[in-house]
This record gives sequence, structure tokens and C-alpha cells, in this order.
Amino acid sequence: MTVTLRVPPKPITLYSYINCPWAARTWIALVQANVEFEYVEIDLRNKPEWFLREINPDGKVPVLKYGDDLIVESAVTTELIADLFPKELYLADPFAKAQSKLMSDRFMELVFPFYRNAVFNSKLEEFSNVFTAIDKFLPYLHTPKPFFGGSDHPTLSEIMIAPFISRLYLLLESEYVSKEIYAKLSSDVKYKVFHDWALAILASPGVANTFDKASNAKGLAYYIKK
Ligand SMILES: N[C@@H](CCC(=O)N[C@@H](CS)C(=O)NCC(=O)O)C(=O)O
Repeated sequence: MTVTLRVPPKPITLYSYINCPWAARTWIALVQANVEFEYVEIDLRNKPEWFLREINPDGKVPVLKYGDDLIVESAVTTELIADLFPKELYLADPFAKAQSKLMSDRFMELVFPFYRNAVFNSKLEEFSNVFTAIDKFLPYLHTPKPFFGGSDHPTLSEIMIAPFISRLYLLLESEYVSKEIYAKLSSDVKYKVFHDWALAILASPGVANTFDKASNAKGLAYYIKK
């Protein structure tokens, strides 16, 4: 089946790195919006000289090229894609949209630190307390059906946290944390709303077509053993 991609108002290029969750936000948004764009992989361990000279002297991804202009910071680049394709990436109801923003902010404040500390700050043993964070987060999730606000596809706020959900689940399924954590999340009725929603995000085209499990698993092992 041939899928016809939407043509953006100006050509889009995304400079990204396969394991970068920040860059993945914009990548997911572009795929979800079914937009034509060029993907350029930047090897962050061996940055091309042209990238530093012409694209980003700070050496970071993501960078979005829109027409002849460049812009950085994943929150900004992803929102730009949503502004270009609002029907695909925003909830129509302004209040639901505000609630979805609060939900993703709370995810980053409450749940994300457990992942970050486990992987980057050698605090794997504290990860079993992730349920205290999920408990506080649950009231902000309301009842996604299957996505926030009853949407049948993930919208901007969910896309902002989708790369961290995929990496959180990679950690949960890994040898580095107790299998009991995943078992509780997937079987305790209290966490059904969270787990079903997370699985829907993982199965969405934006995540399924951009998340490279094998490469990210290597990255996970690298940081955990460091
Ligand atoms: N706040 C930035 C963070 C971007 C970031 O930290 N990107 C990392 C890769 S995940 C990077 O490019 N690091 C440069 C390096 O490793 O030298 C954003 O949200 O875009």
C-alpha cells in the first residue's frame, strides 16, 4: 500500500540521533502527522565537521531545518510541527489540550526522574519506588481512550513524553531491574489505565516506526555499566 505523505509548507529536515529521546519527540511528531521530511542521522560520538560548522555549533540534536531556517530545542521544534499540522497533533478542545499539557508536565516532574536516576545516576535500587511517582501521576492522566482526551491518536503532549515511555518500558523489560516491577504494572488493576495507555503509545505509528529497541538497549547497557 502506498501512503501519500503530506507536503509541508516548506521543506523539513530533521538532524537527529537514533538513541536521543529529545530528538525522538520531533521525529515522532513528523511521522504521526504523516509529513514528508528528510531524516539526517548525526553520529554524536563522531560529529561531522559540517554539522558543527553549518547546522549547530553547540553540537546538539535535534535541529530542525524549515525552509532555509534552523531551530533547536525539542520542545520548540516539536511544537512547530504541531503548529504546522494542528489537526493531526492537537486536541480540538482547548481545555482538554491544557489538561494534556499539565499531564505531560507532571510526567516529566514525577515519573521521568526515576528513569533518569536509574540510568544516568546509578540509582537503580530506587527504581522500585517508581510506583510512588505513578500514583501521584495517575490523577492527571484522566481516562485515556485510548489516548488523552479520547483521541484515537497521540497528540502533542503525549508525543513529548512518548520517547521516555518507550525507554521506561525498555528498562522495565531489561535485566537491570526486578521483573516484579513490570509484573505489578501490567497486572495490578490500579495501574491498568497507565499500562494500557503506555502500550497504545508504544504501538502508535510515530513510536513503532522510530524507536530502535536494539540500538537503545545497547545505549541503556552503556550508561548503566558506566
Ligand atoms: N534540551 C535539549 C536537549 C538535547 C540533547 O541533550 N541532545 C543530546 C543527545 S540526546 C545531544 O545532542 N548531546 C550532544 C552530545 O552528546 O555531544 C532538547 O530538548 O532539545
